[in-house]
Amino acid sequence: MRRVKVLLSVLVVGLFVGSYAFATGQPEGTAAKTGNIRIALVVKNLGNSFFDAVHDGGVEAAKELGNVDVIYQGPSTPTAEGQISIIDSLIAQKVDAIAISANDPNALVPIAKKAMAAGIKVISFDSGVAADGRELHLAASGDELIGRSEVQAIGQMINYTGEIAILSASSQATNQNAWIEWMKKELQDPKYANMKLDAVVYGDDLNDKSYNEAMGLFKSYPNLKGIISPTTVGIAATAKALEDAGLAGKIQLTGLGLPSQMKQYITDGTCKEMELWNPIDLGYSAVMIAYDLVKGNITTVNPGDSFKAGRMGDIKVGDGDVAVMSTPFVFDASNIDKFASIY
Ligand code: RAM
Repeated sequence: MRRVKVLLSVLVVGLFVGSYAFATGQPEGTAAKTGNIRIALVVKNLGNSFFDAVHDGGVEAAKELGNVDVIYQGPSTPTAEGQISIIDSLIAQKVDAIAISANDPNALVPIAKKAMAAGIKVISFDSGVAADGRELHLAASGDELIGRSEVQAIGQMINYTGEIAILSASSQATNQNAWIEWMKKELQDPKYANMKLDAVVYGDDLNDKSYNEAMGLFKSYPNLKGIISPTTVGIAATAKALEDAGLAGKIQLTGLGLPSQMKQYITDGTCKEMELWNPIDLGYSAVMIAYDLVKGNITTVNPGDSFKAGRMGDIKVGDGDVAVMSTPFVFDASNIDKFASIY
């Protein structure tokens, strides 16, 4: 009986597909081209609330534009290999545009080139693909500003004296690595002469690994005074580790955090101050820019060009075809409640 049912449903689906192809008069495979514009957001990994908020922003843009579908994909762990196989299948599906937050700037170039050769518009956002593998990179904020301001914040918190460490995302992440380079440059200023960077460790944007790396830092560096974690996953895991180890307040913490995840730690003083930009705006802007490229509103991207990004206004392209969305916002006990309910 069950077999009959299965056979019947196969037949019904077959009839439906057949009539659909007939009704549109399109050969199979190109039918989707007459439908909505399909823009894929390929994120570092799924299960990261930062990217869920990016997705929300992308969907908001799609609704506003009216004829856009957003496809949200990412590997389960933040690896370039996982992203490569996702992009390969998006090429086979003939999507119109792919916006990537890269787990590795160079490893994704060949597959991104393959997508562009197939007529797909490719941009990176948040964490860049190297220039050869995308038409434009949308940075949330300037790398120098982020890197330097993180060191300035921890410097103030520890009175410019003592050992610090950095707990990052994955070791090949374009964005965190660029910020860390600027942190190291900022640390060369004589005002940090009494501070020492002990280590940079990688929690891979996974909760458990980040938590364990934080615990490892406490053990390896008993004189540690401060931690910078420039990743929303890392900073939340470090805050929890500090509290579990009874080190909250003894080791200062700053970095880039999601207000919704960090509210309790900002309120109880484990992390006095952190920064971030609006991830909803980032996803919204990425989809708006991808749409402009698909529509041919801008055909070749050059410094000085501007994209019309809906409620975000004009987003201007700068050197290296990098567009910067905004400046980071500082969160502390005075404003965390307001933002924690948004993202
Ligand atoms: C994590 C990711 C993301 C980064 C934020 C700050 O969610 O690593 O790429 O921009 O942190």
